[in-house]
Amino acid sequence: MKSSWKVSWLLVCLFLTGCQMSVLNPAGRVAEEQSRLIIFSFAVMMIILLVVFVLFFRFLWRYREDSRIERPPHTQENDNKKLEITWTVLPLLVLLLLAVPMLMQTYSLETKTTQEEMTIEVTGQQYWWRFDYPDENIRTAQELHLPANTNITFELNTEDVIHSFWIPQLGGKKDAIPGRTNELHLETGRPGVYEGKCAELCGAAHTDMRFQVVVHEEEDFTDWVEAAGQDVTPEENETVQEEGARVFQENCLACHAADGAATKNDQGPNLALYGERDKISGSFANDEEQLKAFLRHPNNFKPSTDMPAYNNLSREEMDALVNYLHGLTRENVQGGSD
Ligand code: HEC
Ligand SMILES: [Cu+2]
Repeated sequence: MKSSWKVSWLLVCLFLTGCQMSVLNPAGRVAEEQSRLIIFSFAVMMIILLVVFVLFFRFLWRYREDSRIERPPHTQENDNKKLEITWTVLPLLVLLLLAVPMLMQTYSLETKTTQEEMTIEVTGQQYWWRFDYPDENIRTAQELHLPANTNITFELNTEDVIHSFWIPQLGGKKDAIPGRTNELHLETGRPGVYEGKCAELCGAAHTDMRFQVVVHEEEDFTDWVEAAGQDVTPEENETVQEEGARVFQENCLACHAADGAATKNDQGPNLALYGERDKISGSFANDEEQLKAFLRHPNNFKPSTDMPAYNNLSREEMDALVNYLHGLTRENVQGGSD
């Protein structure tokens, strides 16, 4: 018995440390309102729990075996209208108390605010996210860049199964469903880097269907848009290593583009400004060693991914390729195109 208690406590602790609780650390208006809602419903729950426990222990004491309290005879007819009305009406009120603000919140996720400022088309696929910026005419993947303090409409689509688009610190969460476009309205707040994830089991690598959300100051965002949209078609760019560019062009261009202006090579994630990304595929540290390991055996990172394994490239080719990808930075790209 004792050891099973220890195990349960350990599990509880593990679960608590496992959650990052990022919904309670909001970084935008919608998320703030939602975290207030979570705290509010939690408080209501705790008050009810307190009342229940106080009554529980009171009865336990009052009707203990050796108490001298008078016990009325037990009959079927004993009814108490007042009590019955109380325990019908009270829960109803509690439910209303919870339902009204929640419904209001749910509807506000559906409704466009009057000052809609930006639209982003989101496309989920096993196991990555594509982001199209129709007004800026660029595309990126796995790393979503947004300006701070802006109302954003996400148009959610999927190429295959159902995915669910969720940025806990920005609030909301909505499914991307085959054959239709769902809209999600969020508002960014302070700049920072936040985690996004797919919240609907969608296949073997679902857990790692994550993405990074980079919220920029206004002018930094414009700067990023400009750089991401630069054409870095390998042969035209001299600042990024030539050999790596050649390997990329020969092997990867069918599925990937190295600049955000390209819209054709869309079978794999867009790799614009790849040297600036913190994470490979939104999940693994983007350092030289891991990137090589990923390219050689993507399946070890993302089971059942469509990205082919490149363990046939020579060591020199692999070095050059990784160098090229990590050389795709704002400095190189903008400097190289002048
Ligand atoms: C058949 C299409 C295809 C080819 C060819 C291909 N890839 Fe991929 N690649 C993918 C897909 C699909 C993913 C997405 C994997 C995932 O996250 O589920 C991917 C993911 C990646 C990623 C991680 C992207 C991110 O967001 O961090 C990198 C880097 C990458 N590929 C590099 C390459 C390189 C370099 C080559 C050539 C040597 C190459 N790929 C060839 C389809 C392809
Ligand atoms: Cu998914």
